Amino acid sequence: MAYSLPDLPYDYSALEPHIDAKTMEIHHTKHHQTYVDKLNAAIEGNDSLQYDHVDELLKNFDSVPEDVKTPVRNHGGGHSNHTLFWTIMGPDAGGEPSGEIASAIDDAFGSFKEFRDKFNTAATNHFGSGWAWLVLDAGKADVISLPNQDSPLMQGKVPLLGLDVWEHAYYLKYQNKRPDYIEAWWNVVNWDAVNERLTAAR
Ligand code: MN3
Repeated sequence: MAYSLPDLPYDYSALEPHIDAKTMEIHHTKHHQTYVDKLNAAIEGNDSLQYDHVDELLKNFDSVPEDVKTPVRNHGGGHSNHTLFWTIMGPDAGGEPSGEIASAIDDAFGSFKEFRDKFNTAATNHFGSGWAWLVLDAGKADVISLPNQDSPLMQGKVPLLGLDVWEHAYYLKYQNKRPDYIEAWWNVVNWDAVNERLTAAR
């Protein structure tokens, strides 16, 4: 079964002015599509690597054969990460979380502000391409950053919220000003979706 590009749950312009429509369109139809295509090419004909959801493939990354580990890491990670990314953003979103995720953040970091500061630092200081993540690690919330398209699932962690800090995610609108992109992105975080991910993980 070949993987396919998921539809966005909103229009390309829905996250304006924080994330511009052109960036969203290129990011979805070009970058994400390329990860899907290259993943499919890498695992074509290999029955042991066909899962219903790419996340299952990444959870079993240790058993992926050496000759396809690199493309699965890069393009499987890319497909999984972007599939998550589109859903944890939305219009009429942002602000502070409520519900279970708010409690998990308070328990782990002390307050939402302390969490946000830690996440911002991880996202801002990550050198080169990669992602900042809020993950569930052995049942507890944590902030990490990972290079390229590496997925927390490859480390046995559950990704709850992720921020793409590759330049393709922000360069058209923000150029070299990654901190401005990060600040704007908080306005489109869909905490309902993050709560759903936490509930599913538990
Ligand atoms: Mn990207």
